[in-house]
Amino acid sequence: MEEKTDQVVHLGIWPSGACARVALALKLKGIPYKYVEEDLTNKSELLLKNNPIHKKVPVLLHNDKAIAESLVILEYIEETWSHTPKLLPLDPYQRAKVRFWVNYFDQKIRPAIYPIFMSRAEERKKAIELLNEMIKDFYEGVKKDFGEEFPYCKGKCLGLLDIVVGTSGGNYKVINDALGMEVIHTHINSQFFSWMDALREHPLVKDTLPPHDKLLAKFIEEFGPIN
Ligand SMILES: N[C@@H](CCC(=O)N[C@@H](CS)C(=O)NCC(=O)O)C(=O)O
Repeated sequence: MEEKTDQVVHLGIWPSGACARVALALKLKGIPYKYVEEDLTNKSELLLKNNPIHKKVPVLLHNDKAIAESLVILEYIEETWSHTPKLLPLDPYQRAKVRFWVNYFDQKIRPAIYPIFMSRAEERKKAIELLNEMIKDFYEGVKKDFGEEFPYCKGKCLGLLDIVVGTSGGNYKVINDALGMEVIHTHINSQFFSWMDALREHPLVKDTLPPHDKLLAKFIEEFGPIN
C-alpha cells in the first residue's frame, strides 16, 4: 500500500507512447507523482544513473528505487498499488492472455509503424499492408479470447491492454495526417478503431495523450519530408 511518505517520479518525454502508458496507469490508480520531462538530446544524470543499461525513458522512481521498461513499470504499479482499479484480471489464465496480447502489440504492431515512415513506393505499400494485417489478427484474437467483456470492459473500465494499445493507437489519425494518406485503413479494421476512438474519449486518456496537432508537428519535424 502507498504510504504518506511515498515519492513517485515519472521520467519521460511527452511524445512517447511508452511514457504515456506509465502516466495513464498512475492516473488510473490515483497515485500522486511528479513528472520530469527528459531531454534525449542531452540525457540527464538522473536518467543515466537510473537506467544505465538502456538509457531510455520511461523510468519510474519510487522512493528513489528505479524501475525501467514501460511494461515492467506497469506490472510494478499494479503490484505495488494493488487497490482497485485493477489493471489485470484476477484469473491467472486471463492474466496470461492479457500479457500475451500486450506483448504482441508491443513487439509486433508498434515496431511495424516505423518502417512505413522510412520506406517509399512499393516498399511502403507492403509495410502498410503488413501493419493492417497485424492489426486484424490482433483484434480478432483479442475478441476471441475475451469475448463479451471486450473491448474496454464494455466501456466500464480500463485494463492493461487498453492502456498499452490506447496510448499508441489512440493517436492513429496523426499517422495518416503526417503521411497524407490512409496508412491506417479504418474501414478494414473498423472495430479496432472504434475501440481506439472510445478510449480517446476517456477523460484520463484525453488528459494523457498529446494533442493531435502538437504530435503531428513533432512527427513532421522528426521524419522530415515524408512523401
Ligand atoms: N522498451 C522500452 C522502449 C522505451 C523507448 O524506446 N524509449 C525511447 C523514447 S520513446 C527512448 O528513451 N529513446 C532514447 C534512446 O533510444 O536513446 C519501453 O517500453 O520502455
